[in-house]
Order: sequence, then C-alpha cells, then structure tokens
Amino acid sequence: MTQHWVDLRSDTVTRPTPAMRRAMAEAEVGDDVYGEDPTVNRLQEKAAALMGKEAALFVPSGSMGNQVAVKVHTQPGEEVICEASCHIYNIETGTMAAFSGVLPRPVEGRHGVLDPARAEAAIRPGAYYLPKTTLLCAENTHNLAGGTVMPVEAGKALGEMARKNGLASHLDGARVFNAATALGVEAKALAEPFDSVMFCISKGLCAPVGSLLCGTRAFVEKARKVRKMMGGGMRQAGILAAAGLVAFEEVLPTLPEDHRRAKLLGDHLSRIPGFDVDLDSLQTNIVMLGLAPPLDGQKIGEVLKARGVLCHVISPRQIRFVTHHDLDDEAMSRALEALKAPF
Ligand code: TLP
Repeated sequence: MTQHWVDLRSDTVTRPTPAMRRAMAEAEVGDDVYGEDPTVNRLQEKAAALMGKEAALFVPSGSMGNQVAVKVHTQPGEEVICEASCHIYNIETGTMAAFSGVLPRPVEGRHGVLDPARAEAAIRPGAYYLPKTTLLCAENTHNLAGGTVMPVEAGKALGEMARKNGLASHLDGARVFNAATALGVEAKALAEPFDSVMFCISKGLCAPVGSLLCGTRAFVEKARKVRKMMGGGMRQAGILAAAGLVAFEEVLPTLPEDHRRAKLLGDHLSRIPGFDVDLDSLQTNIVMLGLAPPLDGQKIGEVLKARGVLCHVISPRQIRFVTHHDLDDEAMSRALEALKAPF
C-alpha cells in the first residue's frame, strides 16, 4: 500500500516510526525461547508495570494473547461469558472452541459494556449435567461497539462479580491505552479488576508486531507453555520488542490527536443525509457509520477507494473508519473532501 492512500481501515495499518526502526536495528537480542532476549524481557517488565500485574508475556498477535488466556483459564467443556459482539468470540476464527474446547455464552452489553447483573444471571447453576461457567471476558475499548470505553467503576463491578462467583476474568485490552486516554486514567486502573489483560502494541501504538499478555507470575508461566503449543515461541524477538518500548514514549502521548480527528470525522459524517453516526459511541479512534437504504456499504467503499480513501466495510449497512498516527490533519482533510455526496 503506497503512501497516497488515506487509509482509515484500521489502526493496525500504522507503520513503525523512524525512531522505532532505529531501535529495532540496534536492539540487543537473544533467544527468547530460553528467556534470554534482554529487549523482550525489558518490554515484558514494562508491560507488567503499566498494567499493574506481576508479569507479562510477549505474543505475536492480539488473537494469540486472548486465546492463550482462554486456554489457561479454562478446561474443555466449560463456558465463557462474553459480550455478544466481542472480538474473542466473533473475530478470532472460533479458536476458543477449536483450541480450548469451550463454549461462548454471549450476553448483550450496552455500548459494548457488560452489565454485571446480566452477566451474573448467565452463570450456570452447579448441576452436574450443565456446562460449568469458569471465565468472564470483557473488552476495552470495544471494537464493534465503535471503540467505546468501559469506565473504571464498570470494570470494577464486573471483576468483583466474577471473583464473587469463582470465575476467572480476562480483559481484551487490545486498545486499552485508547480507553485510558479517553478517560484520563492510568491503563492499570482499567486492568486491575481482571485476572489477566492483553494489550496490543501493533495497533494505535504503531509497533509492527505484537501484543502483551499480563497477569500473575503463575498465570504467565502457564501462558508461556500454551504460547509454545500454539507455535508462538519466538527467538530473537527483541527486534520487535524494541519498537514497543519506543511506542510507549513516542506514540502513546499522541493518542488524543487520533481521538480528536475521529470526532471531526464523525461530526462531518453525521451531517450527511442517509449517514447515521452514534456520536455517544464515538469515544476514541473508531467511527462506526450506519447506512440507510438505498445506500450500500460495498458501493460506498468502492467510491471512496476511487477517491483515494480506504475504509473497512463491515456489512451493506455499516462501515468502520479508524484514525491513527499515520494520518495527519492534511490526510483527514482529504478524507472529508472524499466523503461528500454523490455516492
Ligand atoms: N482487530 C482488528 C480486526 O481483527 C478487526 C481491527 O482491525 O480492529 N481484540 C480486539 C479488540 C481487536 O480489535 C483485535 C484486532 C484483536 C483483539 C486481535 O488482534 P490481532 O489482529 O493482533 O490478532
């Protein structure tokens, strides 16, 4: 993909910054399967500290981080309560069933946030012939709900409900730093209520590859084994980890700009006839656009592409735009210009 596109498909398209590339070129490395890569070890220590957990494990992707967590927290035949449109259940190729042998128990949330009472009502009673509910998964920010944020108190209430009922809890925090930025809190305040948390360095933080799975030391030791099972044991991975260490210093402080640009885009879209943007859900860097017939997502995606703008067509009725570090105000002006009728 060449530079001239205004690529709003995802924040995953961000490229490593020049400072990241320098750090990657100069990274001190070792064999991480032996635990001997000093840069990976530094990234893991930093990640654990940022999330307020004892330890962290560098994994190649967010999906692997989530699915390793599901595997560690559950046994085959058990049930996992999750928000109905969450990533773990909907966009990870059915791995929780295929790899961990567990059943999802989807519960609808509000703006992607699970209500603790509704989630609690979905816990199975202890009859021997029922599946056993053992894990609760939450997502912050919530991707398909439009990058919505789960506030600190809502996370605490969910975590407490899980603990009270003997469930383990996991947070898919792929974009937890966007949530923390929007709320003006430290990311660890959002991670604290959950036993484990996964966050990505390869989305809005611009690193090329990787995610961190954080939890207790005992949890991370089990996760290390499961990561190896999945083929995720990497060798001189410090080259990748080095970019993550730069990301916290260089890119993390710029997330408010991504959020400001998403707001600008959302406001613009909401004024176009036939376009529906729920401005209450526009809280971070994701803009979900609803389309009224006869407007069609596929067709609009093609028109925008012809005008140099890429978006993610979710369905005939829904398009997603994601702002990120590789888009400046000039790129956003080009996007707004392209987003003018006729479609
Ligand atoms: N999300 C991607 C696509 O899969 C849709 C994107 O472009 O937003 N949790 C959440 C909340 C995510 O949004 C994603 C990726 C993941 C997990 C998985 O991360 P990766 O792609 O690294 O496996």
